[in-house]
Order: sequence, then C-alpha cells, then structure tokens
Amino acid sequence: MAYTRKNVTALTRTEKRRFVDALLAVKRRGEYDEFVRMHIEYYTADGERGLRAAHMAPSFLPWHRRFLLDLENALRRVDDSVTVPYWDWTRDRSPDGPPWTDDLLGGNGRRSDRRVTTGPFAFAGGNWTLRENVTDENYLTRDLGRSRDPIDLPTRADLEAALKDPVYDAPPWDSTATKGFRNKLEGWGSGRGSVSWRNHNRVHRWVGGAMVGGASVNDPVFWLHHAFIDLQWSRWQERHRTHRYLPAEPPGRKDPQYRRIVARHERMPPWNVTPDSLDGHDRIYRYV
Ligand code: CU1
Ligand code: CU1
Repeated sequence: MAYTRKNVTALTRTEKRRFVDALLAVKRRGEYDEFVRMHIEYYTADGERGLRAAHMAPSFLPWHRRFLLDLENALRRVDDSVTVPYWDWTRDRSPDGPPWTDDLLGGNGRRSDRRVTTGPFAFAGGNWTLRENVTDENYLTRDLGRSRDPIDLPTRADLEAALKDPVYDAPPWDSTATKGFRNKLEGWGSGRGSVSWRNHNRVHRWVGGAMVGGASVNDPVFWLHHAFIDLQWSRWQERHRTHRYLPAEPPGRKDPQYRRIVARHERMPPWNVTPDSLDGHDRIYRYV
C-alpha cells in the first residue's frame, strides 16, 4: 500500500520525533554520509565533461526522486512509520517557523560562524558531525535569508511560472535552457548573482551555509526541500497530462549534448532505472 508524505506543518509531535530519530540512526550507521558522498559525486555542471544525471539536466527530477526514495527507504528500515515530509516554502517563509523549530531541524546559524546551535542537528549534541564537506567546517551551518546580502524565498508566482510551462524540458537541455518546466523549476536563470537563482536553486541559497553546493545533503532540510520539488513534478504532470519527460530520444552524435544527458528510456546512473520508470509514484507514495 502507498504511504503518504505530509506537509511538515501537519506532523504531530511524535511524527517529528520519529523522523528526527530515524535520521540520527541512519547517520550513526554511516549510511547518511554515503548519501552526501553520492550527491557530491553526481554534482556535475554544464562546464564539466561527461554525463550530467543529477543537475543542469533533464533528469534532475527523476534523479532526485530516486535519491529521496533511497533515503526514505533507509529511514523506513529504522522505523517503518517514517516518511520524508515536505517544506512548502511558498507558505512557510519565516526563519523562526517550521521546519526551523527545535523539535525538527533546529534554527538559524549563529552570527559569528553560522553554526547551528539549536535542535537535534546542533554540533554540540554530538549526533551530527559533517564528514563529507571536504574543506569546510565539520559542523552544520545556516544563514537563513542571507543576513549580509538578503534574498527572499521564491514566491507562489515564481513557482507558477514554472508549472504553467507545458513542455518538460527543451534544448540545449542544460542550465541555459530558457524554455521548459525542468530548468524553470531547477532555477538556473540569466543575469548575475541573486536574480539568476530561481525556485529550487534560490531555496538552497536562502538557507545558505551547508545547503550551498554539492554537499548540501549535509543539511537535512535538503530532503524536505526536494520532497516539495518532487511534488511540483507531480503537479505539473497532473496539469499537463499529455506531456511527459523529454528528451524522448538521446541526442545524436553531432549534438553538443550527445552522451551528456539521459533520455526517457536510457539508464540513469547510478541506478539501473530510466526516467520513464520514475514518471509517477502513486503506487509507492502520495502527497497529502
Ligand atoms: Cu541535488
Ligand atoms: Cu537541490
């Protein structure tokens, strides 16, 4: 039977505790850091060589859908009542509100060094030492809203601008694509600095600290953010029923994207799955 993913504001006190406890258990087992490592490994940009499966590419959505399922399965092996909640940042926009409460993800980083000092993931608690962030601190950092150079979270209208595009993705299938739902949602815009960060990307920037860059999985808000992104793919699919994942066929040899992106029926590494097989999730989970 399908399980449900809930809005984080709808979780009971017990559900919050069990979600946090399962995350801490997965971290203790060393599994959590494998997720961080894997995300770093697949954080391939346009400018690099090779296949882009996770970011700046059509498979951004199915890649993260499967990535979330893997984490969720790890959590459910600890406690099968647990599912990943989603954070609707079009509604819950305060650095003092959910999910930044002491019974869930804890709050903002402190002023001096951005270290998170409250909640279950505070360094002093001893349960959340970062091991996969290479050069930086081994404690979780946040800078909600970017105190020195403030930005706002994306709005409902920003999200709507992505959702109303009926085409899933469009050439050149990368971060410069100006058409297509995928890049409008992933959020690589034109211009310089903060104006160029839209939707998904802008939320990473708004949280700041560990949430910026390839090691962003180090902040557990990663999962709540990506569950909401995953929900947008479902909403888009419901709204544009005759449209599907693109490209349907791999780019040809002369195309600059040849062997750089995953087409609908191609294998999406590191898993033995295709984007098409992840198109729909109602038999596994539903959003409420
Ligand atoms: Cu990612
Ligand atoms: Cu992300």
